[in-house]
Amino acid sequence: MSDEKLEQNGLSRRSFLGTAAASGAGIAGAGLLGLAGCSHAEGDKGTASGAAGSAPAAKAGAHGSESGHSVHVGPGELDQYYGFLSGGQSGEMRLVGLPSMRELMRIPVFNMDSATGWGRTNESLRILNEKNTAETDAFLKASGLRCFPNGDLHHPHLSFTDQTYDGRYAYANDKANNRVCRVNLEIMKADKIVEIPNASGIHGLRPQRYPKTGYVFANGEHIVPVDGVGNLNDPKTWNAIYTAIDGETMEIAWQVLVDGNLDNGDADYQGKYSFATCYNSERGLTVQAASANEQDWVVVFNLAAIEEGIKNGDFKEVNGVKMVDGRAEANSKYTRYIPVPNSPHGCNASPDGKYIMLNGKLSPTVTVLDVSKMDDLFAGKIQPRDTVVAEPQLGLGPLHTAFDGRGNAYTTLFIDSQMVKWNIEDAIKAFAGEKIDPIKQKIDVHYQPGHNHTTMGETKEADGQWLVSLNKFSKDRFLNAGPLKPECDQLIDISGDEMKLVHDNPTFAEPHDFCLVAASKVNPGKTWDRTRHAWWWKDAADMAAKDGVELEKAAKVVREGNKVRVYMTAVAPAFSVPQFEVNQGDEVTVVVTNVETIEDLTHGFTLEGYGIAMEIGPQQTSSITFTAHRPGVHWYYCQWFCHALHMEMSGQMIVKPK
Ligand code: CUK
Ligand code: CUA
Repeated sequence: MSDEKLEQNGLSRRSFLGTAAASGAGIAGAGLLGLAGCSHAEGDKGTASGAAGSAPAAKAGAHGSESGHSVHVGPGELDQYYGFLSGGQSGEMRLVGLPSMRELMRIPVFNMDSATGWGRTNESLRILNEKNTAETDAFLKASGLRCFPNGDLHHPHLSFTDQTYDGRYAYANDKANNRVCRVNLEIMKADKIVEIPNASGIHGLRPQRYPKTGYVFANGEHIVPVDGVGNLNDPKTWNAIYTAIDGETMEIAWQVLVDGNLDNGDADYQGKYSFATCYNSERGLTVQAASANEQDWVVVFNLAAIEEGIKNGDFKEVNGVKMVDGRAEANSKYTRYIPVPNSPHGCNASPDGKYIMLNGKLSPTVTVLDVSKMDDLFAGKIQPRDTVVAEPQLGLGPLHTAFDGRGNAYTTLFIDSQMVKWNIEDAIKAFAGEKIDPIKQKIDVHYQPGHNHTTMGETKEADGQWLVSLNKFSKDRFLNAGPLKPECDQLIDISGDEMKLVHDNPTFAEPHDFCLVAASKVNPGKTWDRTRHAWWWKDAADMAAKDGVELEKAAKVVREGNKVRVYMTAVAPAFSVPQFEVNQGDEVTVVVTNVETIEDLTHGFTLEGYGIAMEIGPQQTSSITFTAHRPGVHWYYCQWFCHALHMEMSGQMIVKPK
């Protein structure tokens, strides 16, 4: 329905949607999704009312909110939290400061990066490819690719020890090419990337919280024919796969074959169970087919039972991975399927360790599971729905829920473009029949929120200070940037009784998830450490040792047939090798060691006309290998502004024609 039509009927879009929710009509997906889509396209009525609704909060936010909580981080002041933000289809992870929302760093992972040479340097290519399947290696080779050039990073989450962040690693998924990465927080670089065999569309990802990480759980969102189970010609035989990765070794520990699909997930706080939502119990291949059923489910995984099963040999080895059968029809001791309303999305454990929230998406509800009932469920003493202790109606399009550690939950309402604050115990009382409204407050966000996150909210140390709403559409919130708009990440002060919107932040494609960590939990190194981080340039070091070269003092060109190895140091403002000569067609490896000991003194190596650039941080060695196809004079220069004579930090590669 157009806005004009709605108005003629005396209804604003918002009240129309509200009516639909109240009458319970239209929950059956297609209609509402259509409306949501049309509100993005036309948008203005919803937008106007939204902006008006939040005007006072926005005003308060300009100089910090009324609770005295300031969003302003002055020049020279530091943020109180690190935020690990997903870069979605840009393939990177981003480091953001809170409350300023300033972007501190980009961490290339599943992408190729012009500044740092990620995806081009030998070190990054080793990390990108070392845990590929043989099938992927063959595919890349046949395609003339040295690595996947893209990725879709949705869910960064930090490693845990005893239910809180331990500052070692951040993990994230790649939905586009079925991978899981680990970022080493000492150097803020990806140090492991593993491809997940058998599964498709690695989406939801969460680390084990207790006793530590432990497992990293990864959901395969898409159903595919699994070797030995599925038939290419019959989608009803296709399956999704749940994967547990060892967070220390990044080897795949085990997989579980499940029914339906797997969307988002979370782990409990006890180290016993993990959970994953399924929106496609139908095994549909189209939107209509996948949202046909009134109910889908959440799958519960029993970790001890799975470990026991693996130990007792109750698995099949599929493409080198131990896989147990957790299908519903197999009546598996490894899994339970708890029905929840149509097409749930986010899955969030409350920081008191008691509850798992399943966000309804096509249902206006959030289903609350009591974790303490899972033992009885697996023992067969209760029915699956007996584990549900609340199911509050919150509004249209609940996607994700965050927590303040004071018993309140905050749920994003995608279709309503709102954040709703509700009290968990009140919702439980209401479910038990008490006349009580669990909803405490709703505020408009701008617009269509996906994930939301609270400071330390995924740990037992949830501190209830800040909430961020990652909104999919910014529409009129920023200067028009052209047809492709930034998204809008909004900061909300939740330290007082009321939510207050205090800041809008534009972001590039595409935040799905934001892990908000007290700054004290993360202690990155100030420079590279040539002992601790020697594994990064191990291959270059081995090669140098064979060539009798000491990387830290290198200024040498070694020729072996048509292979040329150029070793140099970088000290502002010069490379130790100012010129080298090769023959057209030679395979050239350039190894640069930055011997600066001063923090912040990064150099670079850019080779003109060869598509080559790399970062060399203080005390780091970086290397790159290419074929000298182009004859002539090719200057190389440092692309990181390092010195008053930075422009002069350059040299020449002379390529003699054949
Ligand atoms: S999913 Cu993006 S809005 Cu990939 Cu976490 Cu929910
Ligand atoms: Cu070294 Cu610029």
